[in-house]
Amino acid sequence: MLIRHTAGIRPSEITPKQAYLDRRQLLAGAGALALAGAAGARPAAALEYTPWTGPAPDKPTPKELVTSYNNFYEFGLDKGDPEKYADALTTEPWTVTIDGLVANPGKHALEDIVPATQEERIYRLRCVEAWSMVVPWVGFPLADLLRRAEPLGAAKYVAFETVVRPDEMRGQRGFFQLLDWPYVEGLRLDEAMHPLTILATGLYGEELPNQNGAPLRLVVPWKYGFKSIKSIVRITLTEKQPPTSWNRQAPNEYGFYANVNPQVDHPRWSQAAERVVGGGLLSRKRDTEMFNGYGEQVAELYAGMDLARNF
Ligand SMILES: Nc1nc2c(c(=O)[nH]1)N[C@H]1C(S)=C(S)[C@@H](COP(=O)(O)O)O[C@H]1N2
Ligand SMILES: [Mo]
Repeated sequence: MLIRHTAGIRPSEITPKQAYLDRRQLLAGAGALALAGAAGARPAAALEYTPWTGPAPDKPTPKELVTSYNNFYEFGLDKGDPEKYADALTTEPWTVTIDGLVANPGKHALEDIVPATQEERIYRLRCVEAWSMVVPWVGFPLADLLRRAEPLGAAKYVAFETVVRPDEMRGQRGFFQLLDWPYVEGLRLDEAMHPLTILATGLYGEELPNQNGAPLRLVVPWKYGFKSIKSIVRITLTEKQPPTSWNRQAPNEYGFYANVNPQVDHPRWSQAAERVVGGGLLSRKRDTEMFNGYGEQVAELYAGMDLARNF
């Protein structure tokens, strides 16, 4: 399967799709062996995608930083823990259940829901902790998947769940648990259907590293990073607003909406500015933008809403 969109690529460098599929099967078959042997030795596979043509928000954050400075509490609380420990997660085979208020519920193999050709999306990622990155994701609109499931008229929200595997996710073991598992998130249906909302399977043209939420994670670029739930195994259409992990943990600090908003501070710190990860020794700061700079596309979703109350 393709590859980078770098200029001057030779046909001989393009892996035919069948070879790629064979490779996946091979890997699945070799799963037990790989587990017993070198942990996490799986090389990242290139993905087929159409390159980003939208406005580049800023220079993408170097891949080394995108994959080594992470929040993924299932693997520990430190930014370096996910890179260290997430290789223990088995991501092949992977199934995603789509259920709740849909005409077509089902349990799908990952390869049956990921389109053959995906899209590159270069998005800002703004963490609620007041740091930010720019990530070149590869993925597809969540709306495409939801449409195939056919939401019923009563569906108003979409709930997401991360896998629970205490044997593979060391942060899910032990006495001290900041969050309850599974990690859960949710969107209003119109937010979920918005064209900017994607399910990502890759970054920098390759399969997602486990620490970034392999094999399938949500990306909602106008919301704080914690909404972009990783390693998804269930998507449920609901009538009522679903519970969300950080809101449950500290409801006065983390709202359901969690739209990036420089005017609404976290109770313990300002959200007016953000530290640009990889911005140099002096940790360059930039002013935080309303809706993380995506207001033109998404502000209408919140027309008439009090965003200080619905934070
Ligand atoms: N399951 C799960 N998803 C998660 C998290 C987590 O701890 N567990 N952390 C969130 C937070 S706080 C952020 S900022 C982003 C970070 O994504 P990245 O590590 O790919 O940059 O993932 C989000 N998704
Ligand atoms: Mo975050």
